Amino acid sequence: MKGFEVITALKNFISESDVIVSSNGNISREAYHILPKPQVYLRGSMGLPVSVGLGLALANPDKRIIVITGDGNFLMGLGSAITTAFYQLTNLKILILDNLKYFTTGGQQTVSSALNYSKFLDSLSIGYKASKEASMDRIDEDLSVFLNSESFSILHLAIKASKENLENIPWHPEEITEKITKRLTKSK
Ligand SMILES: Cc1ncc(C[n+]2csc(CCOP(=O)(O)OP(=O)(O)O)c2C)c(N)n1
Repeated sequence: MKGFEVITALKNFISESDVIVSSNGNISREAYHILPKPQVYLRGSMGLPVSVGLGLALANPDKRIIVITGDGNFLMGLGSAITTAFYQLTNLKILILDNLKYFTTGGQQTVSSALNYSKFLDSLSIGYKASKEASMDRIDEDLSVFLNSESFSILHLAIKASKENLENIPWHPEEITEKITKRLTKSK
């Protein structure tokens, strides 16, 4: 499956109060085009989606925070995944879309193939964790279990490297911050 298809499937499982943090590049662009707006679209700040998700989950315990991250971003901020496992926030869900590449910048290979995600995730004391290939036949069930788990959860999905022809997000980082802050304060 492509990342675009996974995010399209995810759309059916999110509610109005969920906050989605997407990693910079294609994933944020896809999240912007597919999901209700505004969400937290990282731009430029590579390696930070998990840290930003953790901060939001701590500050908004009544909201479900769903982080969608590429493998390049996830590996760049790997230490923060261990920090999230330490805190075990039940409102935090991390979805890793692994295409083995820095696809946004031309498809250079990441070092993702050197990591055995199943063993890595097993080594963390987390309520729900899984590593598998994204498949059309199973995606709804996989997302449902991952998102509805009552514990902190991480789902690693191997996806096809592919890119839709999408326009860039028209908002500057400052505008994104302003819009999401407004949304979060309004609902408090
Ligand atoms: C510190 C830093 N290095 C490099 C970049 C350039 N850059 C932007 S997106 C990206 C690739 C991100 O890869 P991944 O998270 O695997 O997502 P994909 O593009 O494959 O969807 C890179 C290298 C950046 N923005 N910041």
